[in-house]
Amino acid sequence: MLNASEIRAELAARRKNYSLSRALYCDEGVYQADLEQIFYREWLFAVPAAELPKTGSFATLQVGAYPVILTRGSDGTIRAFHNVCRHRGQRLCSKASGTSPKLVCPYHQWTYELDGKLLYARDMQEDFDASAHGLKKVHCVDIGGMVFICLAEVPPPIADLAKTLGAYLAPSGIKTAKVAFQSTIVEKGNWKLVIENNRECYHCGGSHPSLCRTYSDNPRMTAMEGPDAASPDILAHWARCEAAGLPSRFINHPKMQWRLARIPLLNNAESYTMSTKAAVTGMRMGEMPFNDAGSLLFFHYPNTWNHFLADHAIVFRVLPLSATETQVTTTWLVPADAVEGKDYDLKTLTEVWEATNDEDRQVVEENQAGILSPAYEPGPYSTVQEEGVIQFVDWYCDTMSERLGDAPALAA
Ligand code: 3BY
Ligand code: FES
Ligand code: FE
Repeated sequence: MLNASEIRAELAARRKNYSLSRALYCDEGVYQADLEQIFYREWLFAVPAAELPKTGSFATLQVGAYPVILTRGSDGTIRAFHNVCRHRGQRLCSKASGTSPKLVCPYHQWTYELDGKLLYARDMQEDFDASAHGLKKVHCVDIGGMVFICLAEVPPPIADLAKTLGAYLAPSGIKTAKVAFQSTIVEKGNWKLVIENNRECYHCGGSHPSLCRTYSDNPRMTAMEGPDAASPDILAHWARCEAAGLPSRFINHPKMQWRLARIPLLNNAESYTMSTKAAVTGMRMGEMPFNDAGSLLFFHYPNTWNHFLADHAIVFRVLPLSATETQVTTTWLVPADAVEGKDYDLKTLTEVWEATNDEDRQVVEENQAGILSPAYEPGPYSTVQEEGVIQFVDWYCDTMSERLGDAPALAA
């Protein structure tokens, strides 16, 4: 298990444009450092607001050692709390999601309001101060229907993301959508392998027959730099979408922690379906002006990538479970008034990405299995195909090196 100075040495020794060292993908000390320096400090995508449709809706998630609960209060506000009872520390809620008018601890029934206030604690002494025992808050912000949380005491700035993502999402109907389906899978691979795999389509032709019906694996589609950054196809797509009121151009965070970009699908495909036609018929998301608007892509490190289409949206949440296990939750959103069996059927809506997720799970698990071999050594990324991966590992290594600081190693 590596200590901070050994992790710093691994980061410093890395070869630019090469995959990371075995330890950075497998070591327990690196895993703990990833949690402490990244997952406990950054804004994380938690849930789409649609997962908490009404007063009393709740959802829980686990970020490393921290159980978190999100609720929607009677004022409509979504809030996040540490999912830990202020009496003797019981995990307050063990269900993934549901509806409840109050949060009742299963141990001794201390009862909290949806806004975290302690309402009732049976047989506590006179001098007990209920107001000092409300649930501990977790920073929480709802940006256009995408709810982010941050466990840090002082979260990093989010105003720029809120402004830009808010504007890009406004016509996409995320705020007013409903959850049609959700899947949670565990991939036996380090969280960075899950993100790396998502950031390239070098593997798409070999792994994703159904996704490739509609999604182009041409790296120029999402190239952000160089003379080819925006191909004529992309420029034409942006012009058409922007004229119809859809913000579309690539926008990158200065340190590339996030990116927004609207790309066309292949041959004017409308959606990620086997037929290439919309999965939801007779209506569109929000203010989407036409079916073939392509996909608005949004990633935010360390834990989300998303596709916002004209007929539905698919949002992804990545949470590390151990050095070599990662939970991936996928949620399919459709317009709130779409009726299952009439306006869409679940198989048509979900089959392409259900297959794609399973294909990616296999890829990631085989990648982890190979990297666990002592014979593994970092290999070169393709600068043509894997620009996104290079950019992610650069972000990761820069962030970690900066945060692990340059204090001299302590004597053993
Ligand atoms: O898990 C439960 O049933 C309850 C409902 C609301 C939150 N949780 C403590
Ligand atoms: Fe929650 Fe006792 S630990 S009521
Ligand atoms: Fe893939």
